[in-house]
Amino acid sequence: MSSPKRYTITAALPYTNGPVHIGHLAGVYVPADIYARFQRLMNKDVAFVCGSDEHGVPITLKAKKEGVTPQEVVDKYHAIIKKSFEDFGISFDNYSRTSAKIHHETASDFFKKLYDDEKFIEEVTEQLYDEEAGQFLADRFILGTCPKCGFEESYGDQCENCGTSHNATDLINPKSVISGNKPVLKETKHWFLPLDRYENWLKEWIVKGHKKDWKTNVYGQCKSWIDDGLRPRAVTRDLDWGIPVPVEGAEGKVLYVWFDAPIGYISATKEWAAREGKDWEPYWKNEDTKLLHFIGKDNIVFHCIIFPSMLKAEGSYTLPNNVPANEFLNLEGNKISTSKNWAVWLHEYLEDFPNQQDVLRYVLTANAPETKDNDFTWSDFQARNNNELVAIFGNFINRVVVLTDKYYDGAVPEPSEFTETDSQALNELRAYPAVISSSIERYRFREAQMELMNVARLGNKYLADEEPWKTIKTDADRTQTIMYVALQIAAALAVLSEPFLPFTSEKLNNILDLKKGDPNKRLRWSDIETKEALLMPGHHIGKGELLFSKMEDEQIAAQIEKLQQSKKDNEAMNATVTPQKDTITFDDFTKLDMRVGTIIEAEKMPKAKKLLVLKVDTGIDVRTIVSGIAESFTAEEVIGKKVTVLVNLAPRALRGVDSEGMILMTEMPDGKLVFVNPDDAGVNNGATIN
Ligand code: B3M
Ligand code: ZN
Repeated sequence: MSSPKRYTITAALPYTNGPVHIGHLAGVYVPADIYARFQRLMNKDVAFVCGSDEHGVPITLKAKKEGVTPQEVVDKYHAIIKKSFEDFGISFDNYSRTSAKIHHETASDFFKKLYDDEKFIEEVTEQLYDEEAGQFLADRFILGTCPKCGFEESYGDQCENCGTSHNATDLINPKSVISGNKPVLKETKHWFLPLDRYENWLKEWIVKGHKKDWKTNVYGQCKSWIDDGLRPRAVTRDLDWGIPVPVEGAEGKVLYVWFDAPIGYISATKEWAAREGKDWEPYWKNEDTKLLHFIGKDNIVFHCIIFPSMLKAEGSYTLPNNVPANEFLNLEGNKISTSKNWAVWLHEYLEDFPNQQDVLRYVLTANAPETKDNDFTWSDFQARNNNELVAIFGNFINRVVVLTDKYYDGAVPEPSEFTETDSQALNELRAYPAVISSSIERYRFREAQMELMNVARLGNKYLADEEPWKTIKTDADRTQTIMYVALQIAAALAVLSEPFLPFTSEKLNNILDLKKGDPNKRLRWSDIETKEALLMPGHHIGKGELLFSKMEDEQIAAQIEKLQQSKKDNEAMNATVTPQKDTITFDDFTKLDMRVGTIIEAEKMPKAKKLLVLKVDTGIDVRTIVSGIAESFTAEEVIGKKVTVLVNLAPRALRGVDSEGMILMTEMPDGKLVFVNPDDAGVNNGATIN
């Protein structure tokens, strides 16, 4: 597409089964927002839409767990999520929700159209059914082994490990999430989208049409699914939460959440257009519209294979021009997990770091998982804030503002003759908009933001080299020129930072008093390239304020502590108690001969990871016991330990060494073994335990 007329930018609709965390922000919403803000700065016609995904099994499961209705769940989290996005400056033109009337209508009509045009296969097939729960099992109601990669906890519709999408009946060893039971097969009627009929077309569109500008991870996944062959996919479900299937003979059935959710992008656009008095259709149906889906990598199949096939089947829509999916963000070395509370929740972040949205946006972009999974650590967060935002960006602006105030009472000075260095700095500055644009247009937001920081670096270096605080004593003209140049760089930063750091950009616009009067007179991206001066001599800048402040060690330690605590809570919660074994008689018990003993020698069993060979003084004798504790203790550590020994266990040979007894151990939640030891040092070896 040469130059698109309008941009329809969508960001994945978050499930309303919990709040949003930094992984969501880094993978989807910040990059989408940078892109949308940038295109608006380019004067483009943008519809940036999103909304809550309120159907599907994740919601039903959460409601069951909390003992409330699904509606209560979605109302609660829709409000929290919507607020988080607003708080972080994600500049959606519309944040809708799939429970909205307009969405129910749009999704129903879409289904109806495909139904009337005979684009579905209607078929009675055997589906997984939980007899105890009296319910069909699909999607996240079922876990089993992925037929493609062998991952044992794959969902019914998609494997989170390899990303493959499949039918629930493909799972090996399926298990009901509701009862834990093995499901049975039961007949039920559903409507299937015959993806196989779109295979050739998809091949043309994606593989042959080789989407060169698509990211390699996205293109590669699509190609491999198409190469593996596509099969019909059910787009309806036997569930009571969702959009009712709008045809006869479908009572008690709803649309599959992945059928209705992407249509949510269309509904959100319609809702927005109605509010703005615009026509929604060009945003979805005109060839000169650029349609982009920002998503996480687990959603690729739905946005590149299934949704495009739906749009194609419908017939009147355009197709996505790009699907810039990101990989995942980990947290302190571990996968972010809602259920394990291993996450930084956006609403909690703002409680701990009020008004520090841009710092998080900055760090998440600097570490964006664009080509591979990446790690967020609190120490990196601190370092990037202190060494980059404070020391480079903030420091430059602060120096410019303080010196302008001090030397010229806040007025931009008149420059005199430019030196070679001045011209070079100004020329370099003029080149940045194109450099940053080019990175953004290619969805390389880390690179783009790095270039933004290079503008601040340019300013810092210029000041450090030219030293206006020295020239002021000797050369008034020279100082005016230096400060004039530095002020131009500061003004450029106010504009260029807007997509990345919108709150900072706003502040900087105020500090430099760039926003007074007519908003149309605000500086634009292209002004940096074309205008002689961004700040004219005589222009009065506003009040200075600090853009960034140092993060102290204690603040960071508190966050790490918070994570440690959630790890502990989680372990405690998961410490499962093994059910009691069958009852034994007192006589059975007295058969066990347990004694207090002391380990007097210990050495590692060669070539065995887990085994230590111990000499134990049991009070009766000194005997050899082979014990599987080497992953929890070193040999040196256990020498001298008082332990409990089962002494009349029949001897057995382990790796050729006769073991004559067993040392009693217990296990910590993390798997580390602990001795069951007679703590009282006064007990003699050989004392019986009963
Ligand atoms: N709600 C899935 C997710 O959060 C989903 C995205 C829908 S986009 C149409 O992973
Ligand atoms: Zn898999």
